Amino acid sequence: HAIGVFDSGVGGLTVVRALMDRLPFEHITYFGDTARVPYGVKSVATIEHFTQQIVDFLLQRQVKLLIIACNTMAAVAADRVRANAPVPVLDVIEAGGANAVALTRSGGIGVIGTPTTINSNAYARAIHQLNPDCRVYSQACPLFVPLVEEGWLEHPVTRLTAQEYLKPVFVERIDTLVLGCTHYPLLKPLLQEVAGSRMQLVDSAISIADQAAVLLQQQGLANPSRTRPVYRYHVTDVPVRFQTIGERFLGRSLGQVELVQW
Ligand code: DGN
Repeated sequence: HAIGVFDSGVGGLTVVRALMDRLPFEHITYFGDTARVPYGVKSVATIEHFTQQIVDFLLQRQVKLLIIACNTMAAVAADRVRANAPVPVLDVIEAGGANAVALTRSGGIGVIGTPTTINSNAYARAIHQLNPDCRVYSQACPLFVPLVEEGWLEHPVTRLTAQEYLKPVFVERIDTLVLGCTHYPLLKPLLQEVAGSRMQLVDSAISIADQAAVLLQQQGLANPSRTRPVYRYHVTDVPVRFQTIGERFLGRSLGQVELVQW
C-alpha cells in the first residue's frame, strides 16, 4: 500500500520529495487539486468539503497513511480528517510545530505562511500544546507563492520581498523560523541569508517525512520490499507550466500524471 499525500496544487511535491529521500522504498500516491488552487482565499466550509473529496479519493486507492501536505488544509481541516479516517493521518503543521519546539533555545519561534494559515493560528496552537512557554510570532507572506511558481528563487525582487517580511523587529525575537507553506522550502537559501546564518529554519516537508518514517516503523506499516517504488500523481487540471513547476518542486522528473475529472 502507498502513502497518500495531498495538497491544493503542486506545492505538496516538496513533501513528496522529502518522503522519497527519507523513505526510498515506499510507494507514494499524490493528489494535487490544481483546478481549484489556491485554497488560501476560500471559506472553511469549502476547504473542508474539498478536503473530504480528496481524502475519499485516496482512501478508495487503499492508502495506508494520509499526509496533509498543504498548510492551508492542515490549518482548517486536519481535525475533521483525523476524526473520520480509518488510517493514520499526519499533517505539516503538527510536524513543523513539533520540530520547532524541539529546536528552539530562546523559546521565540517565528512562523511564515499564507494569510489563511497565519490567520488560523494553527501553528501557535500546535506549538503551545507542546510547550505553553514558547512565544510564537507570525508573519503572512502572500507574495512568496507566486514568486516561487515564477521560479524567482534568487531574484532581487524576491530578496527585497523577503527583507520586507523578515524585518528586524520580527527576526530579533526568534531563533527558529518555521517555513509554514509548501512552497517555501525552495526559498531556503535566500531566507537563511536574509534571516541570518544563526536562524534555525524548520522545513515542514522534512519534519513530516521524519514523522512518517517513525510512524511506519512503530506501526509495522513500512514496505518490507526493497524494490523500486511506484509513484502516482493525480491532478484535477494540467495548467500550462505544470510540468516545469512540478519538476522544480520535486527535484526530479515527474513521470506520468493522471488527470482526474470530477
Ligand atoms: N499549499 C499551500 C500551503 O501550503 O499553504 C500554498 C498554496 C495555496 O493554496 N495558496
